[in-house]
Amino acid sequence: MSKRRFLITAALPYSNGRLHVGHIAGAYLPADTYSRYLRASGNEVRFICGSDDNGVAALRTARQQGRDVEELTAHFNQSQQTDFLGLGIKFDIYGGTHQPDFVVNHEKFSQEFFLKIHDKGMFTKKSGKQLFDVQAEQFLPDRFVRGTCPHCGSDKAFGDQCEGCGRALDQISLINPISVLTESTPELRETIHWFLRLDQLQPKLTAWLAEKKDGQTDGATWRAIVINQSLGRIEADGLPERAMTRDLTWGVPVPLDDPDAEGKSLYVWFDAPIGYVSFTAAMCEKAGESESDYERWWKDPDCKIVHFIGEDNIVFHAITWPAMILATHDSDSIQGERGEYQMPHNVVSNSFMNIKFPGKEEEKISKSRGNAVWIEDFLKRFDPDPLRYYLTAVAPESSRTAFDIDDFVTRNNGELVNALGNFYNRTMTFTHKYFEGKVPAVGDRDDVDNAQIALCQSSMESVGKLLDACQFKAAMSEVMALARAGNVYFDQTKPFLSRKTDMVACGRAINVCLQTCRALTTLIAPFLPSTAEKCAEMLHLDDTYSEWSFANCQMSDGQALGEAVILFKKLDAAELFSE
Ligand code: B3M
Ligand code: ZN
Repeated sequence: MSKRRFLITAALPYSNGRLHVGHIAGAYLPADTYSRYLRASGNEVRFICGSDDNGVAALRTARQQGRDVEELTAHFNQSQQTDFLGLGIKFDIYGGTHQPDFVVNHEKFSQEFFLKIHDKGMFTKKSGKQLFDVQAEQFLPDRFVRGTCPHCGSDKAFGDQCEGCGRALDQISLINPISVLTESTPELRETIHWFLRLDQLQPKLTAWLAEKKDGQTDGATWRAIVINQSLGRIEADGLPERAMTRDLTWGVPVPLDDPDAEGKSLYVWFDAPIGYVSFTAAMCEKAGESESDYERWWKDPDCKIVHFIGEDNIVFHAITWPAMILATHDSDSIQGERGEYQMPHNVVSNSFMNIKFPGKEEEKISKSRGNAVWIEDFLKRFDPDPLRYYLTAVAPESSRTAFDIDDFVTRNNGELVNALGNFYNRTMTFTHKYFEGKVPAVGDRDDVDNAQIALCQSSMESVGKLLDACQFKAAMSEVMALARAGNVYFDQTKPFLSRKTDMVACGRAINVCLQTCRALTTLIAPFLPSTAEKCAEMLHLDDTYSEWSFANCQMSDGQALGEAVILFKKLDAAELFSE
C-alpha cells in the first residue's frame, strides 16, 4: 500500500475516574497498535487524545466527592497520562478540553465550529421544555436525570442515552424522571436552546453511511457493529434535530451575543469531538509549526482520519460528529473538498469487555461496583506487555468478551512464557553456549529450513493485511503461530542432538531460528513494544528493527548478539490479587 497520512484519535476519556482494563481494550490499545503499525509501514501518523473535561460527568463526580471540578479534572488528566504511558500507549499529544494549557484553544475551535454551523442556518433556536430541579434551583443536564426508558423500559436510562438499549433520548421523554442532585422529582420549565438540524442532514449522512455497508470504502473496512447501530438507529428513530446547548456554565460558552445564550454552554458531545481538532492544533504549535497546520490533518482529503471508540460512543462518532462536519461544508461534497473538514475514514468500535474473577460469574465492569482491574494497580506489580497481549487476544472486536483472570494467567504462562519467550530463550541460550554468542553460518538450507524462512515472509504479509483491516486479534494470533512454528522447527531439526555430531547442521538450524526471532521482533513491536525493545537488544538490532519492510532482513553470519534475557514471567492468579 502506498505511503499515506493518517490522523488517529482515541475517544477522550472523561476526567472523573481511573482507567481500567475495559477502557484500554475498548479503544486505546487497538488505536495504539494501529498507530504503531502504520508508522512502522512508513506512513505519516499522528495519534491524538486527551481528557473530556466539560459537561456533567466531571461536575457530578466533583459534587459527589466534594471536590473542585478544575482540580478533579486536572488530577484525572494526569492519572490517565501516567496509566497510558505505563502501558506504552504513546500519543503525539494528550490534551484536555478544560485543561489550563488547552482550554483557550479548545474554546476558540469549538466556538468557531458552532458559529460556522450557525451562520449556515443549520441551528434552530427554539424554546423547549427541560427538567428543572426546584430544590437545586437549576435546569438538569441530561446526566443529572435518571428514569425509565420510554423505548425498552430499562431503569438505567439517563437524559441523553438509555444504557439498556443504547438509544439517544430526550430527557423529557423519560418516565418517572428523578434528579440525581436532590433525588426529587423535577418539574418541566421552558428554556431556549439551539438545535442542530440533523433532520436536514439525514439524506447526506445516510448516503455516506450506506456506502460503508458493503465492505471496503477507500481501503477502510467498517465494522458491522458501527454500521448496524448507526444506520439502524436512523432507520428506527429518524434523525430529529437535537439540542447542542445546555444550561450549564461548566463548558464552552455559547458564542452568541444573545441574552438567551446567557449562562449556557455547548453540549459536551458537541465540543468533545472538536477536542480532536483543537489538540491537533496544539500539537502543531508545540512542534513549532503554525497552528493552521492542523488543516493538513483535518481539511485535506489525502489525510485519513480514523476514530477508535467503545460501543457506547458509536451514535456520537458515526452520526452526530459527521453531521456536524457536514453542516460546516460549503461545497456539496459529502466527504468535503480540500480546505473543508473531512469526514472520518473509519470509525473503529469495539464492544464492551466484562470481567470474571476466579470462582465468580462473569459480570459487567462498573466503577461504582469497583470490580475492575485498575491500570494504576496492575502496573505497580506487573509489566505492561502481558496485559497488552491478553487484551488484544480477547479483544471485544465484534461482540462482548471478558477479562477472565484465570484465563489471563493461563495464556500468559502457556503462550507468552512457553511459546514466545521460550523460543527466544532456547535460541539465544544455544547460540551463546555453542556458537560464542554469534550468528552461525547460514549453511546450505534444505526444504525444512526454507519452509521456516518462507513462513516468516508470509507471516509479515498476512499480519500486515490483518492490521490494515484493523483485525488486531487475528493479527496477534498469526504472530503467535509463527512463534509456535519456530518451536516446532527447533524440535524437528534437533540442534541439541546435532551439536554432538554435526555442528554445520546445528549451526544451520540455529541460524534459521535466529532469523525467525528477527522477524518476530518486528511483528510483535506494534502489539508488545517493550518486549520488542528487549528482543532488539538481544539480537543487537538497530532502531530500524520495527520497520515493517525490514521484518525479513537476514541477520548476517558471525553477527554478535547481546545477552539472553527472560522476556516473560510466569504469573499465578493469587499473586494478581494478593495485597
Ligand atoms: N468522553 C467517553 C465516554 O463516553 C467520551 C468520549 C468522547 S470522544 C469525543 O466515556
Ligand atoms: Zn432503552
